[in-house]
Amino acid sequence: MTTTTYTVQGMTCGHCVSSVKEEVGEVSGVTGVEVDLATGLVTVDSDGPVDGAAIVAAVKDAGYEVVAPS
Ligand SMILES: [Cu+2]
Repeated sequence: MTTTTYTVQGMTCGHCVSSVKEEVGEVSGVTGVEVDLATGLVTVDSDGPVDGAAIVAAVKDAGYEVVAPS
């Protein structure tokens, strides 16, 4: 399993967290998504390497911005 973390800007409540989880969870290969609202840290679990651009696009679809892929 691979774990990747991203810092996302603009999430302010539980609804934002749900939106990000839903969109990112639909990216191919992703098996789990955890979001820490306080820090904006999004942790993505996957079966193998995941296309970072797809994660960024998914976050954007949810209405937020990845500020620091890490
Ligand atoms: Cu919100």
